[in-house]
Amino acid sequence: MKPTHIEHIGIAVKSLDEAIHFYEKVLGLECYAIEEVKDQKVKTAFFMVGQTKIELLESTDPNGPVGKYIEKRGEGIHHIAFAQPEVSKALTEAEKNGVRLIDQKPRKGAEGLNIGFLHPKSTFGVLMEFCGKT
Ligand code: CMX
Repeated sequence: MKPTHIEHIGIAVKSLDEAIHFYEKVLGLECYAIEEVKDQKVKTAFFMVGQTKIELLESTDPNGPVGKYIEKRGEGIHHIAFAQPEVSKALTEAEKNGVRLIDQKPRKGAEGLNIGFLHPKSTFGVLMEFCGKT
């Protein structure tokens, strides 16, 4: 199954407010949504750039995935999300190709989308997400 486009790029930041200021004032983008995803222990802010979104991620818990990431690696690109027509099928196919999955089945992420992560140890060091409406 082939991704249709890059749905979003996730960027880990220490302060959502400071980062939003940068994206709005320096890049001239508009933050169109702020949402807490409790399950992922993050607060997110979204910007649209063409067909792709920038998702800023501020941790709400030092032991959450983004809290641990910032502690270990500092701020920066945290993950790349590929839009998939069917997230569940895309995860199954990746696993059949020998990829280690973080999520065996899709779960609900920001904007009500289905999401599923692939482990960075089997994707050349990049945390990858499949993401879509179905
Ligand atoms: N990108 C690349 N590598 C990463 C990474 C990332 N974002 N996060 C962790 N790693 C690397 C670590 O550096 C480590 O490598 P080394 O062993 O070489 O040091 C390895 O992966 C394991 O990391 P870890 O710190 O031992 O394990 P964690 O407990 O931090 O788990 C991961 C890492 C990826 C499994 C976990 O963060 C996860 O399940 N992520 C998926 C969920 C998520 O990231 N949610 C936040 C975003 C939610 C949203 O977009 O809504």
